[in-house]
Amino acid sequence: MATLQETLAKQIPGLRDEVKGLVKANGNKVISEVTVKQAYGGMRGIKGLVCDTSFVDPEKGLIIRGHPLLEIKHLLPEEGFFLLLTGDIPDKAALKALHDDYDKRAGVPDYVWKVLEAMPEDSHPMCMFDTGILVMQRESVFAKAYEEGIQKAEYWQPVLEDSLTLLARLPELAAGVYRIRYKKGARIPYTNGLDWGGNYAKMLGVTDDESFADLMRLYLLFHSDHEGGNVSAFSCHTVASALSDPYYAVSAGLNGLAGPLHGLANQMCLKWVLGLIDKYGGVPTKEQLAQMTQETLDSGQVIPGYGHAVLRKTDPRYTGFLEFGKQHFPDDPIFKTVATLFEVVPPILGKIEKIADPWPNVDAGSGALLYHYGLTEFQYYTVLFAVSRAQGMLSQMIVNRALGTPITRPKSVGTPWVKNFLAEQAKA
Ligand code: CMX
Repeated sequence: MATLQETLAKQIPGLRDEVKGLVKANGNKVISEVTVKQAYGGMRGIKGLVCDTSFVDPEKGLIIRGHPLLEIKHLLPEEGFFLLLTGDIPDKAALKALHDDYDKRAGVPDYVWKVLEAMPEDSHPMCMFDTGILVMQRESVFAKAYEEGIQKAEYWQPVLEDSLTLLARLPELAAGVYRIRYKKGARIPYTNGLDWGGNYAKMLGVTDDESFADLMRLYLLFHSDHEGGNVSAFSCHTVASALSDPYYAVSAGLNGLAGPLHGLANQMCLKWVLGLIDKYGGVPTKEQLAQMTQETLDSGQVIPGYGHAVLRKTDPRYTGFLEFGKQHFPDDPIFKTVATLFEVVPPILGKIEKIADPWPNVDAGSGALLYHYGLTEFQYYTVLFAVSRAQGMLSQMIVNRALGTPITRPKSVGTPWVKNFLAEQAKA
């Protein structure tokens, strides 16, 4: 089978023709309408973006290029990246070529470590990780090619180059952030010939348990993409649409991921669960968990790890993590608490009319698994999410540059405009 680069080069002309033809023949057909509630409400549900890498079905959850996530959970995350980008699962030769390519590109430059080591000791790991990415922006081959006058039809090539370099380096950067921020001793070097998730697990240096590497592989696959409208993907998409290079754009997306309503929810969730165990001196009973859920709601806070803007059923990513925990450490007290919350929280949230989705999302369970292996610094959890999500953001970016997607610029209106519009409608 062809390499990633060859596969893309073969696919892109056909993809361009297909989209061009679609728009030419159907450009004025309506696929979505916008209500006043949606305009004021985070544009929820408006179909105004195209994303070919993945799709989120409200009932079934994440579908990557037609494959429901739990049906491909055996894939390595880098196989998932190949799939996101091309629609094909790589064979052995194509996967080996990708691994060899990563090996050649790996190696976070020394100047990055100097910057990170100079940051204040209480810096958030997400801020350190983002900073590391931004500091490497000077290496962007896309930015250089643009300056030198590259043709639009070729943009995707240096964007792919930057993407592969970033992906090759992100596990090392993320592991380095962990070891610097939490004073874990010397950084552990990247190992040539080891897969992406296995390498990351090794460089973190948390445990030698091989099942931790398996968890990392699962984690890095599960968080990789969630269609185009979530905060991180959409932010990255918007920034990249201005032809900012992949370093700037991924960093922008990850700044959105660092919000508590998005990727930071996994940190918030574990903090909440640990607080519950601490309060009750062990695994709380169902009654105690119900009481604390109610108290958290009454204090005006959200229950982290529950609810979703698109999903209306249990997130299959949560189901996958639950299965992993049940298989490897069903009696771990934190895991047990997380599993019991699944029985307790949805009926309570389900009774609150305004909550559209009472079910657990990806962030409800992942922290308990990481904690079990000794990765107890939960402020760090969103960095793991970030390493994974970079694959989705970059895949979407490469496709968009291949298609020549223009700069993002929806129209905004003011409240007087809305009032006037409604008054005119009432008259008509
Ligand atoms: N706990 C308490 N209240 C919740 C809630 C939860 N888990 N989920 C939704 N609600 C509330 C909202 O805060 C909102 O209240 P207000 O109208 O008073 O502001 C109301 O219910 C309606 O919200 P919604 O339409 O159901 O959900 P949204 O699409 O607006 O928001 C999300 C989705 C994820 C931000 C929200 O469910 C939430 O805050 N969940 C907790 C945080 C979380 O787990 N985030 C991670 C999501 C996955 C990810 O991106 O990583």
